[in-house]
Amino acid sequence: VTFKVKNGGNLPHDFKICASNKGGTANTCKGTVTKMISPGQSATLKYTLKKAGKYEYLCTVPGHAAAGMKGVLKVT
Ligand SMILES: [Cu+2]
Repeated sequence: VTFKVKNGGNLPHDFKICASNKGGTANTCKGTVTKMISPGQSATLKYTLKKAGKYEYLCTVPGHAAAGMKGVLKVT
């Protein structure tokens, strides 16, 4: 899957898919991440979703995931 992510905010952000799922609670993780995306810019992230299940994602900028910039995507 290729994720296309656009930063529509006013601060730099990135988008990281975590290698393991902690149910959306992680604020940091090991995984695959885009470059830092400036406001108004876009990036793509290729990630092979090997099996059905839940995959956690977050923004790695310090404090962002803790503030809610994270989630879980479900592959069926
Ligand atoms: Cu962020």
